[in-house]
Formats: sequence, C-alpha cells, structure tokens
Amino acid sequence: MAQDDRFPFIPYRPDRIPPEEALRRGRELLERMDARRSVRHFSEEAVPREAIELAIRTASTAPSGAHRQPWRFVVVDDPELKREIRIAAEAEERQSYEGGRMSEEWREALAPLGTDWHKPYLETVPYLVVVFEQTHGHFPDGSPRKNYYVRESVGLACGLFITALHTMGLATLTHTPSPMGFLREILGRPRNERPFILFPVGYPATDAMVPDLRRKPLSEVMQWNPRGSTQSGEPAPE
Ligand code: IYR
Repeated sequence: MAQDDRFPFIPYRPDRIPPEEALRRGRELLERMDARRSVRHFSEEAVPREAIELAIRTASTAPSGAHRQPWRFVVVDDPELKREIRIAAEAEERQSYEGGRMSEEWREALAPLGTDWHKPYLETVPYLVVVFEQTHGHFPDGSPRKNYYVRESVGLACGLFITALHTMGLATLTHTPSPMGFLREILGRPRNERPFILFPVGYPATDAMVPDLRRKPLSEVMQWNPRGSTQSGEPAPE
C-alpha cells in the first residue's frame, strides 16, 4: 500500500468536558460495558450491513505501532463460506477437545463455560468477522515493510470493535479455534496475514444463556504507586 505516512502536525483541541459531565459519561460507559457478555447463542435475524461497517471503522481508530494499522477485518456472510469455516473450525476444535491437544488443566478451566467442539453458530449467525494481523506490510515496490507491536495494535482494535458492537446491541464471541491457519486458506489471504480472532456477530438469541461470571473488583485490578524494594531485592508485599 503506497499510503504516505509522513504527516504534517495539526492542532488537536478537543472540547473540554466539565468534570461532572465527564464523570457522568464515564459512569454511563462503565454501566453499558459491564452489561456486555460473550454470547454463544445467536439470533438469525438480519443485521444491517452498516452496523458492521461502523464497528470496523471504530475498530480501525485504534492506536497502532508507528500508525501502521496492521489489521484486516474480513467479513463473511456467504452461507457456503460460513459452512466451510464451521466444518474446518469444528474439525480443529474436535482435535483439541477430544484428540488430546488441550491439556487436562485447560479443559478443566473451560468446564464451567460449558464449551465443546460443536460450533453451530458459525453457520447460523448473520456475519463472521475474521480479524487478521498483518505481520508486515509492503513498500510500493512490493518489498516487505516491517510493522511494529502488531499483536498489541490488533488487540486494541478488537477491543474497540467489541465495544462498538455492544453499543449497537449486537453480540459477539472472541472465538479462537486453534490452530487457525485454515482461515487463511479458506479466505485466500496473503502470506503476511495471520488469523487473530474470529468474531461471530449477530443479535443474541432471545433465549440466550450465559454463565453467571463475576468480574474482579477494582481492588484486584488496580494498584496505586507500588514500589519494588530495590534495596532488599524483595518484591513489594501484596
Ligand atoms: N478454542 C476453543 C477453546 C476455548 C479456549 C478458551 I482460553 C476459552 O475461553 C474458550 C474456549 C473453543 O472456542 O471452544
């Protein structure tokens, strides 16, 4: 891609939001995002194409290493392609769950989520969005051009994608059939693209059920000003 990445600098002057309004918006976003759940039971109801485009455009606002935007969101709504993906994903997952590719400890960790190798939703959901990470780009002459912090960048884009979908009342699941190489084959992606996450996207089924998970409290996910005791070499107490 011959996109020029030498930019002039321009002023950045976002509106200053008064503190009360800022906190109100922050609380509102938290409440909305806290209601998000990964879903495995989807409605077959059609989803406007623009909703997918909006979510991908939102995802693509993510920061990325050297602003290389090393992602590609491949959208599948063709029933035959969806079926092919389901068949290939289930074959891999079957090997993982029943062919001994997943450790006992791993299967034990997943047991409360009730997952197994069957992935019928891959065929019935309106869209599959397969996100690819671009391990490198290309100079105009076709020679490889390095990307930076690829996984971090694509992970951030995926977080924004999920946020946008949830904002529009859509549900998804961060599905990572393992190994995922078949997605590159089926979708005919070039060698510099590696599958990252497969997102089935649709409305949740009206009778969808989810495990009653709890999120870690703030006290377990936030820590202020910790200091390692460099003198003693001991780690800081919990
Ligand atoms: N890829 C498998 C297994 C799986 C792994 C993890 I880690 C999960 O949080 C959930 C499932 C599957 O999709 O079933």
